[in-house]
Amino acid sequence: MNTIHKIIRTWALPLLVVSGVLLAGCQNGQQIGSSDDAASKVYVAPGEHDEFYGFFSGGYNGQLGIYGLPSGRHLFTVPVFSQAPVNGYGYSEETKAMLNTSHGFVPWGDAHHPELSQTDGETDGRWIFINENNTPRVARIGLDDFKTQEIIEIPNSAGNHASPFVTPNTEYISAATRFSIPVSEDDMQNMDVAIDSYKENFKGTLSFIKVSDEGKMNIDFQILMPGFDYDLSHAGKGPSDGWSFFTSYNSEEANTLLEINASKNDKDFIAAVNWKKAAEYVKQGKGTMMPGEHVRNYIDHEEGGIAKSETIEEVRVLDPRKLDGLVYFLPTPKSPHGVDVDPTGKYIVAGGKLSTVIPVHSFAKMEEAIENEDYAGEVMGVPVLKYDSILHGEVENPGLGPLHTEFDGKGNAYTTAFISSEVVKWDVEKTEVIDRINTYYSPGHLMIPGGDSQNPDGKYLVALNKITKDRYLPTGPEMFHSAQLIDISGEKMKLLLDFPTEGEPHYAQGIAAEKVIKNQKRFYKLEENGHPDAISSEKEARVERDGNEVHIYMTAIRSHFTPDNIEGVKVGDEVYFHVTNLEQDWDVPHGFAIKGANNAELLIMPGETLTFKWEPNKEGVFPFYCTDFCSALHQEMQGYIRVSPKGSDVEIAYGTGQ
Ligand SMILES: [Cu+2]
Repeated sequence: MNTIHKIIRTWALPLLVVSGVLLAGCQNGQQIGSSDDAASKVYVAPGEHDEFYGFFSGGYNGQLGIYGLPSGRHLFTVPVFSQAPVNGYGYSEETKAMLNTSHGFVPWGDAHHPELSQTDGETDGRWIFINENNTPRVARIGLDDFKTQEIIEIPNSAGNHASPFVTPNTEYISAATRFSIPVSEDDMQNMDVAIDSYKENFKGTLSFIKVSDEGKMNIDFQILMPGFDYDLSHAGKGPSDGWSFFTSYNSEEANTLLEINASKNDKDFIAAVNWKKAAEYVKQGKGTMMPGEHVRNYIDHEEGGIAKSETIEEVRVLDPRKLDGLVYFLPTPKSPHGVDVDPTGKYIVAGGKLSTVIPVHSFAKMEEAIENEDYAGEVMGVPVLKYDSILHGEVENPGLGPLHTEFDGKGNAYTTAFISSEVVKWDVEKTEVIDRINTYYSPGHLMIPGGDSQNPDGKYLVALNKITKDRYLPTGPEMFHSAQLIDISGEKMKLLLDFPTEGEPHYAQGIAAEKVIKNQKRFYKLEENGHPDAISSEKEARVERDGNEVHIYMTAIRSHFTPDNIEGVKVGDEVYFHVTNLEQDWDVPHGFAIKGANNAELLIMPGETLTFKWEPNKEGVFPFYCTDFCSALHQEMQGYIRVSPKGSDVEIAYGTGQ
């Protein structure tokens, strides 16, 4: 390639993006989002690495997308709540159990909010958590091997949306029900009742998941709440450490046509939960153990890498009518969506979808009002504070449909406005708008690396836009969502880059790459492989029949399987291929696929063992092969398995190279 071509390839694309921005960016006579040096700011040269990891929820694909920032490069997708044929997650015998729930095997999930673990209020690069909205669950993903290590189900919940936001030392993760459900107050049993008995029978729950030093999750307690919709949450920090805040809408307790019936009240509530007090109550044995069947699935590579499931039958429920000082309601206009605590921990910001201002509550004023019992009333044992007593200020003219706020650590807040398609920058102390920038189009969440921690990295902001329309080459009716990278290092925001994202990213998290790189696992050590069906050399490769089960202990190494010729399998057998990848080097996976199998491939990492279950339903000779182009002789990495009719007398026989 000549130099001119190289220059064009290197620069033309980003420049086109930027000139597109210049053309599109002149609405209302306002020059927005243009920056002459945008291309150089997002350009990461071949062989260079991005400065930040970006973790984007996959939304309705149920996965977690990993992107490099500022380049917007899509680096990886971690399968979490949905089966992934790409590597066999949720298909292989080892990983199937990760998708077990109290409803049985659930192969799909709706992932909304990734949240990095924190130590001392800062992201620490150990784990990332993500919630599942539809069948309420929370997952933990290790940032050493980028695999889902644990998934816990949330009982007495429906629409696990306000989740999984961590406390400053990852003591707890929040999980609140978006849809209130009919539960009996006496025993939390789901009730078969008329839907229009909502006001009488439906309740909400706020759950707190305790996280151990090793990351293991268990539900420590649930708080029984009025039958509102609990939407989002964030934990306090600094002076407000020990508290978590949950937005609610539908304080009208409507059960039909919510767009009208849940939009009547001028103010709904933020629920402020004193989780330290709740934890004390739990220690004292307060609250009631109630039925709350839920499943916890976990996988540990050091313990063989086979997912295990356990069912937990009960959960501790705390009732604010019986336990003082647990929860307070902060009146907040109007149908609030996001709730965000600024890095100082002094201010609580709500995004009221239907509000004309952004209300900013003062934690100090809240504490004072509680101290003085300055209440306007109570709902189901929860004292309601007075709006004027707790208000720090209202941000005027914040754009239409304010949803979510993040912070840059320099005293500024950034709020997305969904309807007017913009990000608005404002001063937290003065509650005054400083700057605004259009986004394309209709941003939901936004993300600043560390922007919901005590120590944001206020260099870039990513707007996660819900509508893509004309931003990219059309791909029919369905398009990937569009993220936009905005430079927030100066006083004025500057649009740098558009990049497409898989699924429907709701929230995202960002972290300096060096915090994650240092813990990276490059392969699994063979000598530490604790899988009961692992073999450590080709000599151990074998085929064993046990009734109608056939177990094939197989190895894969560049560029052959052992054994690669197998006979003696019969129609009606259950065949288990236990494939160990003998490689001990970075980035040498082997794949395994067999003709006609009705699950997916396996993608086996170096040093790992995975199991493929196959039930041949017709006789013949079936080829299998490695799916991952692993060497120059990858195409030779193949084999045959012979399937004979039921009752045939073909004996088990196998080998490689005979
Ligand atoms: Cu291979």
